[in-house]
Amino acid sequence: MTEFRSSFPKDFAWGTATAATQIEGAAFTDGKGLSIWDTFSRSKGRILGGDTADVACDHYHLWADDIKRMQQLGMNAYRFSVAWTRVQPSGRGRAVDRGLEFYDRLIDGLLEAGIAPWVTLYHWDLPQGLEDAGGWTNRDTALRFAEYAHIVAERIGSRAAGIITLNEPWVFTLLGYALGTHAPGKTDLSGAFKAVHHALLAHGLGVAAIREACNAPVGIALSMSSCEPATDSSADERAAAAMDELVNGMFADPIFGRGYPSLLEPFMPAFPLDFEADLKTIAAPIDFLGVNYYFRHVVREPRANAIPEGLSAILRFAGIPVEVVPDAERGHPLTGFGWEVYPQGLHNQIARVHERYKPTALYITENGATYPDILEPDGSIRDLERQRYFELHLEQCARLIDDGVPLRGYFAWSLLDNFEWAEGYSKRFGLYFVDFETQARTLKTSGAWLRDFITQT
Ligand code: IFM
Repeated sequence: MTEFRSSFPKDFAWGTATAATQIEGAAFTDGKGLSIWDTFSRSKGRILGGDTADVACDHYHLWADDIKRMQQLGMNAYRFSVAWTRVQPSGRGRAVDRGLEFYDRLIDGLLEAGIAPWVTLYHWDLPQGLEDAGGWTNRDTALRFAEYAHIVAERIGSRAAGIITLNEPWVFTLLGYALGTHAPGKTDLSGAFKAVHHALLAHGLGVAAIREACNAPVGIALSMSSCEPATDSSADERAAAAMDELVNGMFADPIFGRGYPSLLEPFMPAFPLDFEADLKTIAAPIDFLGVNYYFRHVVREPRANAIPEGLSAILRFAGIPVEVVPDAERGHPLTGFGWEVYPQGLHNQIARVHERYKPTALYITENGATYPDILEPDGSIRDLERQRYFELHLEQCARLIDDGVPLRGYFAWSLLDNFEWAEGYSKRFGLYFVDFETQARTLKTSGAWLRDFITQT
């Protein structure tokens, strides 16, 4: 077995990560309200194949068996999210007890199984009621989030190993409000940067609300990518620095008390007039930083015929010309999403975060890959590429620990194949294969490998 296993300490958190919308199903059960993803998935042409999250993995009913699966994997931790709309159907007002009871059952079941619950409060499923009032572009959403955070923390905080305020804020603000590919599907750049500020404010107010309600460690999960210049030309280096500010610095800098990076200056007119007064709230001390790592960005000064799209279109608006070098041109294997497999990027990014922000503790709160899995006639799924993906990324985690970086846990994305947002069910990330007709789950080869790796002594 792999030699680097011995680098991981005995108390290392080994888990899988999931999100409510992606696995729970039961979209209209026990008083749950409509979320922006319920609405978005009903809007024609938004989700591949017209899929919805109505049933997903039916984890709302199958949670007890899913906990057994985590035990079979040898996991001692589990990261899941609470659906805001189960707790406050419209995003405000009194909490619905039946919704909270689901999370009581889940948490108690995890604790009985010896699995530490890591709770994410917001994994993209904004109540539609709040979106109708402007969603993240409205400052009030940050205040409502703090109220919701208090309700949940008071109820479950004493049983949680950690509470994560928000998951991947750059993804839900920029894809949701600037690029329109995620719910709520808006394409308004200045609204998107308002959303950025309000998401950060929600985080800061949320930290205070959680601390008032319980003693659980508090943090946030940021999606981070190392940003590298294609060459050492100064134009390419400028492009890489700008991309880094957009995907990493825009959230991490203010959270760690450094204010907004200079890239954001052109967007500041979109911020509230007194936004600087919020920076202190946003920089509330946290106990850990979660990093979701999937890929790096390699960028360069745009070629003459380059069409700005996605993140580079946003940067172009800020007056910074950047072109992303297509993943397929970088000479490394690609996942089923076309994402470059670049484990060294995990090391680079975490080492950088450690050096720049010095968080007390770090967790890889997501890491994983999609591939077109095939269920063989003998019932096996031999996903050797995914197995290799985990092995290579864990090797980088081991290197970080050897170097003294306070990396305390690793959560594989994901326990189950699930609803992959705009891609519907077409992209499978699970350690377990899910037959969405029958809800049968089958352990993949990569899952068995991870189990053997974790339980190796
Ligand atoms: O499925 C998503 C998850 O919800 C957030 N991080 C990335 C994953 C894979 O795309």
